[in-house]
Amino acid sequence: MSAAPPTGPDGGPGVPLQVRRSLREDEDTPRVVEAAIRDFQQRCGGPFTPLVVVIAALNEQPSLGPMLDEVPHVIDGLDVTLLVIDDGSTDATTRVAREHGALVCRLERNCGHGAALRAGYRLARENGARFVATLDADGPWDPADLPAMVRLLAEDRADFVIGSRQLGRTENTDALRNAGVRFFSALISLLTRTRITDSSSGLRAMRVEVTEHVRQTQPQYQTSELLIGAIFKGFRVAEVPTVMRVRTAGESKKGRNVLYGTRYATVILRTFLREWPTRVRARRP
Ligand SMILES: Nc1nc2c(ncn2[C@@H]2O[C@H](COP(=O)(O)OP(=O)(O)OP(=O)(O)O)[C@@H](O)[C@H]2O)c(=O)[nH]1
Ligand SMILES: [Mg+2]
Repeated sequence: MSAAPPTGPDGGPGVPLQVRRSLREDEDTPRVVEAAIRDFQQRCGGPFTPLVVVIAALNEQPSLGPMLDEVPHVIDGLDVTLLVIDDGSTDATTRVAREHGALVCRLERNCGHGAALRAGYRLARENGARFVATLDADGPWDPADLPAMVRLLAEDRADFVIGSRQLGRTENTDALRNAGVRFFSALISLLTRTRITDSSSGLRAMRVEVTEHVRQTQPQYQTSELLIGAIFKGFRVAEVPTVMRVRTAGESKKGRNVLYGTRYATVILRTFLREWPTRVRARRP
């Protein structure tokens, strides 16, 4: 199936996208992020609700609207702020996000999934949120799972909660991808001595402090860096079952499985080597 041609912010012709898949942030990224954050704070700054759902989106015009519509306005008694970080999209992602009730912080060019999420975490902290949840913009994660996850945080039974397709199920039939999910989760479990079944899930809910205390540098393959760092900083990690759906529109940005896997493994090992010497031994109370 050939990819649909890109469309611009107003639905007209757009420019083809160059997705950054490097393991190192571009020199220019901090400037792009600062400019976007400044612009956002001038336009929309002010206290957020206690729970912010952060969604990094890169050319997700077809899937983003339906996905945003699925997120409840109130989760476990907490009002929800929807915050989309448009990661330099060349289509109408920003317009669609606003039309579906989200606040939008727009990076002027693609900086990577990790960099975009970090901009969202920072805005959540600076605007007083208590909890941050993440979802992917192409709609694989069911927001109906968020209440159970947020409840674990609100009842102080966990600091970081992952929606696990391994405890639930996945509709993805790519055997290599599914084996990778199991393999990397087992590797992280071994390295951190903490049982993890889904290290690459994009469905997460956490205390905002987790995003502040865990060192994060990865522009793209960010899930394992945040997870390993959170465990070694003593945050309590929990998992709940979820059903992962497959992308039904738009294009995958992650690259082929083998390349993806190699880079993902590199991030796990580098993060482990960096964080292990500074690990705290006791879990937070
Ligand atoms: N890969 C990638 N995703 C980004 C980037 N910026 C934002 N995103 C969003 O991050 C999410 C994950 O990217 P996907 O391309 O869906 O990756 P994936 O889920 O592993 O692959 P699929 O099987 O195609 O769903 C999507 O919602 C993207 O829109 C980026 O620079 N690269
Ligand atoms: Mg996806």
